[in-house]
Amino acid sequence: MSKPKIVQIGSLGGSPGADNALREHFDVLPLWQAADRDQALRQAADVQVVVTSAVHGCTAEVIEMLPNLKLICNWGVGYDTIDIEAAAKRGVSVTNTPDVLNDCVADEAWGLMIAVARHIPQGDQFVRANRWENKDGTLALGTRVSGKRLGIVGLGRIGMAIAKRGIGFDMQIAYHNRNARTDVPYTYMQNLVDLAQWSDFLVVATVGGASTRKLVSRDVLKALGPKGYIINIARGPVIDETAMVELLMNGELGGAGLDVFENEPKVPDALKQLENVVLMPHVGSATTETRQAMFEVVMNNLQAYFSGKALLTPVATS
Ligand code: 8YV
Repeated sequence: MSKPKIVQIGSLGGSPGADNALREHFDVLPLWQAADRDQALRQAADVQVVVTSAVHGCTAEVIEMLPNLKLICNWGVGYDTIDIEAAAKRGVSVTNTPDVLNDCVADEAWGLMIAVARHIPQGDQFVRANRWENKDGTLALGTRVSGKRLGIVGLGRIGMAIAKRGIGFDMQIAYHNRNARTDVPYTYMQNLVDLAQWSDFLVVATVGGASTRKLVSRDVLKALGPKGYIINIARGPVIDETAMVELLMNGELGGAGLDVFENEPKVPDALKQLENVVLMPHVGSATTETRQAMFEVVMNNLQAYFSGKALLTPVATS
């Protein structure tokens, strides 16, 4: 029996063996390797399924060029880079990889928080450069994390995993969502500026896309203030990056732990110069275990689709 044809927008290289595993089961058109993308898409007019990732997305143009498209499978939980409106208009389903990455993304948020507050990158450098051994100065004192106030922007699945860890650190926890949750013991703050003012650490864990663009505005960052830390494991555009850089530079914001950026992989040079900032290259889900689990969710959705079963993790497209 011939393998079902799929279009793959970009490599899933961050999940070892994933590209080959897809090829084992499907007749894959690797769009990122096509010399002429448009021509490749025209030749894929019969294809019903696209596989993509949060980084590679899926534009309205790709959706339009595939008249038989029925499903977009996203290797990632966030689907802000997929044109959901265009998919909905055409009746194309979208799946993502929720839940399996909650713990690792929350772990990374914690790593960033502790790294920036306790100067872990600087301490590592201090030891490697033999400054400790040579009694060449001391590491600047850090800021206590345990027992502090933790504000969470977006108390969804990942936000909840972050909050759970905060309990272990004896933190007071409050959050901002569009609406208050009735199933959590944490304090709801309808006004994000109020939450920032209250917080020692403000962790951004909300969805990306138009609805949250620059939600963490200059005013929010100013309210967090010179002793406050902003942590972002969500999407870069959720924060007003220009304002954040300015405030970090002039001491009006205490520090930042950032996994995502407005124009990633481009990171503002000014951020790279700052001591009170820890930077990571969008790797919240990047552990062997989680990337494998994410790939399994993609495969399970593909197998469900091609055997006429219900999709496992469909995203609401309307
Ligand atoms: C990416 C992510 O999927 O799940 C998400 O929303 O941002 C990540 O897990 C991964 O970096 C590959 O694009």
